[in-house]
Amino acid sequence: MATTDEAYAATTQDAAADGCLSERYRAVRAHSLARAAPLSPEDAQAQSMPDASPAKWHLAHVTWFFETFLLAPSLPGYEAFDPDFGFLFNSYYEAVGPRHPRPARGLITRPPLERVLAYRAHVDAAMERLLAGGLSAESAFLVELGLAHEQQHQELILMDVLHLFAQSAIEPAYGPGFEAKAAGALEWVDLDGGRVAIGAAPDRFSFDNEGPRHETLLAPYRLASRLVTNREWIAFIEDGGYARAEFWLADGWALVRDEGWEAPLYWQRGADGWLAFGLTGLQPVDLDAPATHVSYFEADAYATWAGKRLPTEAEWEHAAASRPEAFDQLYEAAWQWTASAYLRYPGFAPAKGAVGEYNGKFMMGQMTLRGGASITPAGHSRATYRNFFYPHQRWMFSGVRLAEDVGARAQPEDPTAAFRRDVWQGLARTPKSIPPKWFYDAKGSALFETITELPEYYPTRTETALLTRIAPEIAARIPPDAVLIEYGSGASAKTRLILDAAPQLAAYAPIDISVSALEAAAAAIRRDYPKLIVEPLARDFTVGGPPPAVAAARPRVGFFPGSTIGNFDPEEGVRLLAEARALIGDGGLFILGADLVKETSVLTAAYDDAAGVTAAFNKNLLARINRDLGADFDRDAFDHKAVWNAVDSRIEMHLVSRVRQSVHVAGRAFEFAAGESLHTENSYKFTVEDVTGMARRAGWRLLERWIAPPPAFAVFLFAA
Ligand code: SAH
Ligand code: AVI
Repeated sequence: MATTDEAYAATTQDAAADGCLSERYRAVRAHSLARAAPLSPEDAQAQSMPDASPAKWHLAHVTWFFETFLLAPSLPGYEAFDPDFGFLFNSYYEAVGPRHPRPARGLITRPPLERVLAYRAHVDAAMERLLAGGLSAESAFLVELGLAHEQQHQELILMDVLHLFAQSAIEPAYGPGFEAKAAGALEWVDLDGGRVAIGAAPDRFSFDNEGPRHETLLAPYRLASRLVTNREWIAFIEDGGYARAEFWLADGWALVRDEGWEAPLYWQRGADGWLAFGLTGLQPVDLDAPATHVSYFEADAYATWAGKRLPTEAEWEHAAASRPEAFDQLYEAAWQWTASAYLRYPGFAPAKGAVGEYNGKFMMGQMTLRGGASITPAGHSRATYRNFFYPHQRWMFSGVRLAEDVGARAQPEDPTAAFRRDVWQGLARTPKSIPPKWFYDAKGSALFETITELPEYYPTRTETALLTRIAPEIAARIPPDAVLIEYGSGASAKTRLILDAAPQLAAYAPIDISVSALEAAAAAIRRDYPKLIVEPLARDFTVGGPPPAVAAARPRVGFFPGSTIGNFDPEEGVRLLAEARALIGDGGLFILGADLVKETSVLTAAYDDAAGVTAAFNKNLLARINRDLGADFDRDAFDHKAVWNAVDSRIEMHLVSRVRQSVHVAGRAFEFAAGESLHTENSYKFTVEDVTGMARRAGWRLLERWIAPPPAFAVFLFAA
């Protein structure tokens, strides 16, 4: 608040205006008991670490606050419930007197929980009397402060219980209702910045640390519309996020090594991926939920890894106050670390009296978090609210919203930079791997076309025969004036089967990462289908992007043949299908070709042909890295290997180093042991149920499916 007096006046007005301070008092007090209700007296007694307190202590301390700051000074004739409680339940108020040491709060076995509850009832009865009489402005402010204080402890009760339960081998669950929900797609919200005002104005209750309101200068910036998800956090982990010093602040790196951090607090590796301990017990990590329980150091390292940064608290507040509708998860998911140290605002004055110790004396060495969390009581936080923790702490519900400078991302990422990043990251991790999308330079695309003609490579031949047979059935479903949007169109050969059967198609938008293949195919289609509007999109379809311009106001049909879906992990595949679902929109159709599981010998031959074309295709990746990134791979020092991985139902392609060697890529050296493999591609082989299950998860409904005779291959038609 700007001045304490102004805030007192404003508070009385609020209370008078809504006339329900005593009702709110009752509601807030009852909510603390509701949060403690699932706990046994033993749960409420234990203290799992010095930073955490027993639930019993929280229930008593918030009560002591009302007794000490309101009842003792302002309710005539008030009798303290128990003279020892001042010592036991004072938290940190030096002006009030000495107190029981914080790390030993779990040893306060007397009074028992029962007596703490009686203490609450005693204080509540006295507070009713105080609230019934006319309150001075100062007392009204202190009631507001006491309620806001109690809400902070309601959040602490759950943080501390979670930490306590996480120590137990039997993984007790507190209960449901506090899970952070997933948000929509990530968008970057542009803010102009300039001279902006931040901080709480004195016209309503706020903590003293939120004011005074003052001006500050912001350069133009962007803020993410949602928080970093667990899925994204796993990508950071898998890229060696916790093992690579280059992302970390020095103090953070020291801590990662000392403490052996490999993931957020409460995460553990399970047989099928990451598990996280939460208020509902040990659960598989919800990939689309926000990542939580990360320290400032982890938040900062993640941002560095992602090529972004954390927002300052002024950036966060200005965005939340001026554009609240543009953001998800501002207050109800996780507290968001900012890059700002928790310091006094210019002109800051602590509240008068002992409560002046509330916030001000902690303004050193901590970082500010903004927003609110899934366990924050509703209505407690606001745009000006400043939460604060030490940079190493992570038992609170803390997450990450990224920011970036305007100008940093004016263009989509330059393909060479993306290639370099993927190759560097891929060679730095164990086992080494590079995404297969980088196969497709001009030479790679041409080699793929040669593969499609090999006697061993059955998928193209089989799918083409099937499509030839069923194209009329598919075409019958395609509405007039529709646009065909193809994913990974390559030479656009199969496209012709659809175009020939469905002359009502008005436009064709092929999407491919291979510029040479795309341009040649688009030119050939334009030549052979002169009435068709052709809009090629040279981009990585995993990165998303706006719909093709020709798709505006046209019915949309997606086409994803070749079993290219099999070059992605099932999770990535679902994500891709979900993004396609969003792009195709309601009422659209999707044609998907997928290769089916079959005899191993057929599969391995298809990926290790006698003529060695697939080996050349695989090794061409090394030639491309040498050319585009200035590397020194010796192609003859690697062997092509194709193996069937039955557990994951996929053909894997590898390049296996024949010898121990060092390779240099764009100025960085990477070591290969003799026999060490670089994993270059997965080609998943599916059952019909695999594919329909993935599509269903992505929001598609099966209309029809067709299966070619062995070597089996399936084509699916889905509706949005
Ligand atoms: N659809 C054709 C080509 C399949 S080859 C067929 O069925 O025969 C796979 C194609 O997908 C290649 O042209 C490749 O360049 C493209 N591709 C692979 N990954 C891609 C990505 N992430 N974004 C865009 N195109 C991609
Ligand atoms: C494009 N994709 C579906 C092919 C496949 O079968 O996985 C790429 C390929 N890799 C080796 N041969 C063909």
